Amino acid sequence: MIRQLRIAHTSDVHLNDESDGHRVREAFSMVVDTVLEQECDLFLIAGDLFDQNHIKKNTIDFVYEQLSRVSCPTVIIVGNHDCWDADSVMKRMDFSHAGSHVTLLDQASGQQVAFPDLHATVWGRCMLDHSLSNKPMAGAPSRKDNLWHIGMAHGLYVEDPDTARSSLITPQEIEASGFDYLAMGHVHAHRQMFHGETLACYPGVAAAHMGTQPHGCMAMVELTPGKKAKAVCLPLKQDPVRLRA
Ligand SMILES: [Mn+2]
Repeated sequence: MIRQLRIAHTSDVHLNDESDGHRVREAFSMVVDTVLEQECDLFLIAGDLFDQNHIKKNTIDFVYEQLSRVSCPTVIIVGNHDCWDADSVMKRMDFSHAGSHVTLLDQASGQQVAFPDLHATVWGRCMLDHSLSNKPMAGAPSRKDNLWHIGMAHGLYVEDPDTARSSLITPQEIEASGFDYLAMGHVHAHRQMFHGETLACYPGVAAAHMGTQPHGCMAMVELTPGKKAKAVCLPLKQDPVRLRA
């Protein structure tokens, strides 16, 4: 019997060293607060955690500090802003500073990690470059045993697979994956779509000023045996006292 899972999903945090950096940090710390408050089983960060690859050490240390507050398995993929190129910030990172619960999926051809306690597997590809030839869903594996089958992909969802844009994710690929849940990143607004048995979702962005909604938000996902996956857009309430600090 597969157990129930509560998943926290964020993407496109865009941590940076710029003048709005403190607002973005505040937003990410609220995401982490929510992971703890909601007692999530799994935390997924679906690309563009960083706004660019030239990131200062104190921002990197901030990420270690925040992720060290989390105890559940945490899985990260890179996005186009923090992609796996020669200058990649992610290549310079060592997430063991945050704890052994953090996994960066750093294989260009895709990597699937099993979490036996969660009855789950999580798969994702590491983006080398954001190009027409980059296919975030290429090589997605089929379900393994009787485990929750979860995917992560950073790219642009389009109905038409012939669209000339980089890093496409198509309805056909989503349906063929058979994932119970596909955690997407790239688009800065919350959006959900079902294709076949798969719920795919953009969580929306944590920092309100980077998105299109009045609040920053994230996705909270429930996987329940025998039911379709369910995700909600969870607004992150800005605390005015903390924001002034
Ligand atoms: Mn992106």
